[in-house]
Amino acid sequence: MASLRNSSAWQALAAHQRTIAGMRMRDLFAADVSRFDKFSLTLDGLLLDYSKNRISGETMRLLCDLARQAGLEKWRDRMFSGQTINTTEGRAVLHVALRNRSGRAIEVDGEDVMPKVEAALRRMLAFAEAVRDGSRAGATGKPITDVINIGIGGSHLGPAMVCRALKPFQRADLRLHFVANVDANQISEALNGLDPASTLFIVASKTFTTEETMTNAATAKSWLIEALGGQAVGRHFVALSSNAEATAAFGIEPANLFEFRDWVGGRFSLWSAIGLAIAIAIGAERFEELLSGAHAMDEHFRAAPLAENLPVILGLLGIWYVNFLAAESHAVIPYDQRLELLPAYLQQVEMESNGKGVTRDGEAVDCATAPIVFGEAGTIGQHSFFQLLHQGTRLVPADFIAAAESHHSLADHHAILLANFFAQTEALMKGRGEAETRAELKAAGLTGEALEGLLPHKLFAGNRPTNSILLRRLDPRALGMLIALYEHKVFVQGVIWEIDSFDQWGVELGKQLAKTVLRELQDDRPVDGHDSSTNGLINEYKRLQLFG
Ligand code: G6Q
Repeated sequence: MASLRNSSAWQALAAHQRTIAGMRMRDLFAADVSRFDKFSLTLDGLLLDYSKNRISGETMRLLCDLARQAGLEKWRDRMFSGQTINTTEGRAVLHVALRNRSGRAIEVDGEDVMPKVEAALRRMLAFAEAVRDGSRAGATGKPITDVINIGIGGSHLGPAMVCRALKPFQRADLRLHFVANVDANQISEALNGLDPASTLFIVASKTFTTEETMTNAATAKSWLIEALGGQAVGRHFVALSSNAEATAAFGIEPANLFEFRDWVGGRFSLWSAIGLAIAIAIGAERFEELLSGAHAMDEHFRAAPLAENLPVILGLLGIWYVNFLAAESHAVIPYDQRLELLPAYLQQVEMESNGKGVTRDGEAVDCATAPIVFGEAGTIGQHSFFQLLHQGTRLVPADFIAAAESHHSLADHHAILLANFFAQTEALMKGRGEAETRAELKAAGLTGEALEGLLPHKLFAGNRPTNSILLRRLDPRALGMLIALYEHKVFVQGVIWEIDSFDQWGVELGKQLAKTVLRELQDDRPVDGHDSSTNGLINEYKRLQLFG
């Protein structure tokens, strides 16, 4: 592979960065009243305002050149046409097929996958509706009132985030719970107070071998059998998996298995059978709206010119900061409590996809890749880490996300919430200079040494970049668009960094590591086969277990 850093597009961007390094966003806004119009786009009620970035028209032109030189359009077409772009696992990447409403065929190895995708969706939605209307009741005939999704990583974060986000579309008499951690506190708390006769367990695991999920599923099964007997398992357990053999061994009947193909990656799987918890929570019609929203973003991503393409723009801006302005992190701040799990969800999508150090060809990448993604719902984050965003020494680009309409009638709350969003992005961009700060301190009655001493602490450099994403309303369709926007953003960046965004060998490592140590923890003898720190920790744990 030719070095990305030596490409002409990269070199041009590096040179351009040096010429605009001294530019300040507040001056760019002052010099061009149409900056918002130039650097914002809308798609079906979703507005992306990227004008508060350290960019000019030339920056965006050069970034698009980089995307073209990296073959973005070619890779995008390869993904949508079912080619094997996840090369280290030898798989196609087709979460887009799961929400393909276009009627177009999508072929993998010469087979159109759409008829099976459609049939699996219909079956899953029919099951969800039957749970919702009570016709798919528990073993004693009681309707299901509580659904526990047992799964981790991609088999947890998507459904949990979407169910939280779409709470207003759910019924009070059908509650969703999520258990991911092998820490028994989580499943104990989830089971506490539930009636086994009206509880349905969804065991969500693509491989059906993940230790946390299998351990939690076994605990749930014992809990159920103790109350209702072994014959009740068939009415209270369903599995979402690609491993039919393992689900059968667990005792799941074929009728209770909802399968999906290996070309659905875990962190992109909420659109597949892994979305069953979502479908039960919001119903078939709303689930289809979620798919339609994602599909609308897919169609936009496939067809829109790079310079007007929302995921391309978000991806390129990320490249600009990581690779040309040395940003190491990226904040996601939803001004919506119902999107409180979005930062955790995007942590996985971005960091698991692009947290890689070798190219598709197995060579070391010669530039930084995925940033550290973190975030918190606004306004809560304002009272903690925003200090660093405003006055810290690091550059932290941030995405601010909100919906214009709220689902509640407390309009004054929503206005305060959104006022904070808009004011924060403005303050981060503008900062507060010396003259302004001096005047403010004087107005507060400070003079002389007291004023001079406080002045440097009250200055805000500004020039801190943000993207603003404004939805009309947080409904299933808008959420589908938002999630697909980020999925494709990550794709764009992976193409430019020339990495396989769809494998996760670092996560797979974690699935093996604990096994040896677990065996050692299960007997009383002290260990000496590790480094002294690990030996020390294991032996101290054993001592505390024995004498604690
Ligand atoms: C996601 C990852 C990972 C995976 C979990 C659970 O892209 O592959 O987060 O989803 O490790 O795996 P199973 O679904 O196989 O239990």
